[in-house]
Amino acid sequence: MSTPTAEQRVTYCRICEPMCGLIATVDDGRLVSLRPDADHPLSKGRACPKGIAFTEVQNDPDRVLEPLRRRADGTFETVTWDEALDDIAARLTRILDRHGGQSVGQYFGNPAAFGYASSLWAGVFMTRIGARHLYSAGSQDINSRFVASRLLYGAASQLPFPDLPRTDFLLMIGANPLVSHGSALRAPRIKDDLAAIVRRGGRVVVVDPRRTETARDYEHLAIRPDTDAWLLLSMLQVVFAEGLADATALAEQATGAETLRRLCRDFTPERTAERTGIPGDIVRMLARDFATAPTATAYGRTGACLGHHGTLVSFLIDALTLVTGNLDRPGGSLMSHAVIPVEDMGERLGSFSYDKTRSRIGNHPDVLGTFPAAVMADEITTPGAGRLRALFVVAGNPVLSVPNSRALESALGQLDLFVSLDLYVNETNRHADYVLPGTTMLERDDLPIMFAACSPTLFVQSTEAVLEPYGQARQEWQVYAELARRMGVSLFATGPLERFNRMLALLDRFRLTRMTPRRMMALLLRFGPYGDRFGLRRNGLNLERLAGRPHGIVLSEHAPSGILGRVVRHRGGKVCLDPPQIVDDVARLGTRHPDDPRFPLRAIGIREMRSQNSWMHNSPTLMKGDRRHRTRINPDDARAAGLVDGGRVRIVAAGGAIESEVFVTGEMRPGTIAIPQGWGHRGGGWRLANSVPGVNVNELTSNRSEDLEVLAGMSVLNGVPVRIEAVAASPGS
Ligand SMILES: Nc1nc2c(c(=O)[nH]1)N[C@H]1C(S)=C(S)[C@@H](COP(=O)(O)OP(=O)(O)OC[C@H]3O[C@@H](n4cnc5c(=O)[nH]c(N)nc54)[C@H](O)[C@@H]3O)O[C@H]1N2
Ligand SMILES: Nc1nc2c(c(=O)[nH]1)N[C@H]1C(S)=C(S)[C@@H](COP(=O)(O)OP(=O)(O)OC[C@H]3O[C@@H](n4cnc5c(=O)[nH]c(N)nc54)[C@H](O)[C@@H]3O)O[C@H]1N2
Ligand code: SF4
Ligand SMILES: [Mo]
Repeated sequence: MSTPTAEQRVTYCRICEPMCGLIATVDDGRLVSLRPDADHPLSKGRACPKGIAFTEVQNDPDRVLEPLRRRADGTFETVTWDEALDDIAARLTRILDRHGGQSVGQYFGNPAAFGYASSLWAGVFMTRIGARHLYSAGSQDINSRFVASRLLYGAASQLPFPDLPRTDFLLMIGANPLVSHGSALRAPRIKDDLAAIVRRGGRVVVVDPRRTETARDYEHLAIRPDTDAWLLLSMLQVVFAEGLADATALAEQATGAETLRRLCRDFTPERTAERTGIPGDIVRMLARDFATAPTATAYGRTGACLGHHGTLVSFLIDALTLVTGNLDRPGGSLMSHAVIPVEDMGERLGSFSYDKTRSRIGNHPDVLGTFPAAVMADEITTPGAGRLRALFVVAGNPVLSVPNSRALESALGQLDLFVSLDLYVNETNRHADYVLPGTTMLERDDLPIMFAACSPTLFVQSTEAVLEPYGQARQEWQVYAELARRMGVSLFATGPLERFNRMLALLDRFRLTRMTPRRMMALLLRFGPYGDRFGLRRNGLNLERLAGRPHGIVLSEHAPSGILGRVVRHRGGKVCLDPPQIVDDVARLGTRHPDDPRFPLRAIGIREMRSQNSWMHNSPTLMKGDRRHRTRINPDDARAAGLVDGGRVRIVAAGGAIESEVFVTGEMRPGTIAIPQGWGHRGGGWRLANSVPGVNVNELTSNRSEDLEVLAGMSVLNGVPVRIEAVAASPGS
């Protein structure tokens, strides 16, 4: 209950990508509650249950609020920051002296992407010490999309997104935004946006093996998992063969169209029907309707990214949009456009690289300087030069989130140094030497980066910290700055960022300057496309102006179109439709799907409204109502296996087996089962999460190099070959 002393503070949520506006009620330095911000121009008084329940994360008695050091018996003791940082710095220095940067690494979890400061400083620190083992949640999420963009546009950070408010036809492949709230797409009221498309006479077609919450409300094509490449090639085949391609768009925007036409020539809808499970005439009609709609846009997310051909599928989604004349056009797909040009800086500095180096294990190309997290386990256990010996995990829980998590969990014990920055002792960092308490989103200032550039309405908002850090929690960037200082490493003395530092000093001659993440962002904002250019542009943006408009500023109702020539980094500013990597991957189609009669079904993932990957299962509100881990199975498949609703099923894959509760539902396409990810808790800290029954789906998935998607090294987490067996009820139960 709020008291007369309570204050209302405007902020925004950073649990997932819509970044909905929130109002925090704060009393005496403690968070009392969170509610939706009615004055937020985009979310307009809407927030989801997770955003509201974040109060319980913020105030969670199980949160880590002091640095923890693991004792020999595996339990933790609290230590001071100085003790922790001195010891970590000394041990890291020794490892660097003896084995070099090639033995040091970092895993960057999903929440780390929601905070400019930690990602910038952790990245700079790792670069300065020459750390080679960089991993992230991206290889389980979106790296295939980045690689597709790199091949198409020469810019991995360029993620075209659907112009929801103006489109006549949205083709959605492997996304469930009514639950996920949209990804690589910022649309806090996406439910309204989709409804509006149909209301104004347009169409929304959802391609998904499951009749999802989104599919239920719109047109649904129940595709076989991991076959989207065939579907898209067929759509393109029809478009080319029936003369529906936009010749002007192809001439003005692209190179390589002839090769693409040749590539899809043999993939007629009739020939791919068996593979995809979608009849040829339906695909033919879909292709025609998409190509002849006044405007149309194809969009895909994790369901498109996490199969054997995730890069190819992402590539074909944009190719279809371009070939039909819908790329970079109102109502089609818009090119991402940042207000604070962090990605642009990354592209210029070369940090959005692809295939610049290769992983020691598996010879996988780097994506944005990172390697597939799937190989982490083998990188730790395989002797030789370049062995991974010191690992930092920031805001991540790879023991639940990366494939073959058992292998990773047992490998962690072989590290010489393992440091985690987190809010909890989770399944991963219970094995760490140190767990350092990070700040929550409410305990730090922020400016939206990364996916904020994928917003149909051009919008910017900044927030101050609404709370002082609880306990001893510290901002991650300060931890890296402190380690650097102790190790005598200068973060900005040399290298490309030195230029920034010099510029800062120049602009701020009268004060002794120290580069901080905030100052760097302030600079980028001011020099960015909407910045004040230090007074040269009247009404331009700077941090003070943003602070004066706490609910955010709509810069333009619609994101720009017609900018392709400026954002494509290939020579001539044209999109490349025939990269050799894609030609090769089309040739590989079919060879990576050995139909193994022992594993006749396909497992896919499922996201739930009241979960956020693995880390919100300790909130009593979100866990209300007997929530538990269940596997969705079609009635025919259940009957064939002798399974009943509420019974137990054993799911067997080539690399492992798990047991789960059966949920029989006609929403599953026959032959496909859906298993939620992020369960199976046995962390050191979160007591409620540990108490709920559940299993870790990543005990079924493979981390073998030969099983990863080829072009981006993506984990294959959808379309996993499995079989299901009834588990006999134990006597007496
Ligand atoms: N089989 C299968 N596996 C999957 C997926 C799938 O669909 N199927 N999905 C994948 C996807 S899309 C993703 S993004 C990954 C996620 O993979 P990860 O990022 O490895 O895991 P999370 O569950 O998001 O865990 C995030 C951790 O960050 C901590 N945390 C939260 N906020 C903060 C903060 O502000 N600061 C700090 N320091 N820590 C914080 C949480 O306590 C938690 O421990 O999982 C992937 N794994
Ligand atoms: N409530 C909630 N929201 C979240 C998260 C969460 O855990 N909970 N996680 C956040 C994160 S980290 C991310 S990355 C985003 C993801 O955002 P989305 O990608 O929109 O999330 P999903 O619900 O996993 O949607 C993927 C869909 O792809 C389908 N699918 C699976 N395999 C295939 C296939 O082979 N082909 C096709 N066409 N479809 C397939 C699945 O059935 C599923 O409906 O969501 C974010 N939002
Ligand atoms: S959808 Fe929910 S969790 Fe995501 S930003 Fe909005 S309130 Fe936060
Ligand atoms: Mo994700």
